[in-house]
Amino acid sequence: MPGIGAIGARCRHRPRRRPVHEWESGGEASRASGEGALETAIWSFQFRLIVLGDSTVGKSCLLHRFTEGRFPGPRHAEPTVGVDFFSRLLEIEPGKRIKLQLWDTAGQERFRSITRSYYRNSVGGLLVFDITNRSSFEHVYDWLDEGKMHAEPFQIVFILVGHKCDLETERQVSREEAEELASNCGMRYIETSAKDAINVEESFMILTRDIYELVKKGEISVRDGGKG
Ligand SMILES: Nc1nc2c(ncn2[C@@H]2O[C@H](COP(=O)(O)OP(=O)(O)OP(=O)(O)O)[C@@H](O)[C@H]2O)c(=O)[nH]1
Ligand SMILES: [Mg+2]
Repeated sequence: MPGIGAIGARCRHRPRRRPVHEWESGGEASRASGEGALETAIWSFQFRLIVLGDSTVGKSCLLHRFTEGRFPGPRHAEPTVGVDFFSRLLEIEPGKRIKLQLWDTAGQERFRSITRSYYRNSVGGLLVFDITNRSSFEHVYDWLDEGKMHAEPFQIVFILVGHKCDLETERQVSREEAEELASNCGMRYIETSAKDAINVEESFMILTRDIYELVKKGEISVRDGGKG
């Protein structure tokens, strides 16, 4: 990781549809130092994103696909213990790179006390359900409540992700009802497959661009030099 201050993203809670955010930042200007110079570094902002959802919906595979370009074989698909960390640079427009710090949380209830402590430091979240698993969709409201409660007094910008869209014949949640739920909760909706590499890049890109637009509009304020 380059020797550059990190950005933490925070959203101040306000009774309005769009959250107002407060941020720590590594500074607008790109900087390089030490080992970071090797990366000729390179990013304008650093966003912390959290990935949430029931166990087995495919959160870790989504992150492996996004950060390493591969789908882990069945032997490597182990439930996450607590929280895992990934990162990647994303170029959202020519010359504008965002460093993403990605927190992959365990969906299993027994790790909830650990995963809860990661909400407050996240500006964005991918709320993932499995389109072939109806109960994972029914738990979306619970995950949203969990996110809201533990991010207070800030808010997280969420995108709803219907995962495993390669399994169309096993679908238990229609695209229409997922879109309706997302719209009711002020989220975008996208369907992805880590297995077939469908919309994985796009899901992170859309969320990152939305957050970046909020930064540009001043709805997310940026703090300089935080370590995250
Ligand atoms: N068909 C299909 N299977 C997938 C896809 N993504 C993940 N899987 C499978 O879903 C299972 C669970 O994947 P994980 O990524 O470990 O699930 P998780 O949400 O991280 O689970 P926890 O860590 O317990 O919260 C594994 O058997 C994966 O191979 C996908 O896009 N398509
Ligand atoms: Mg996992």
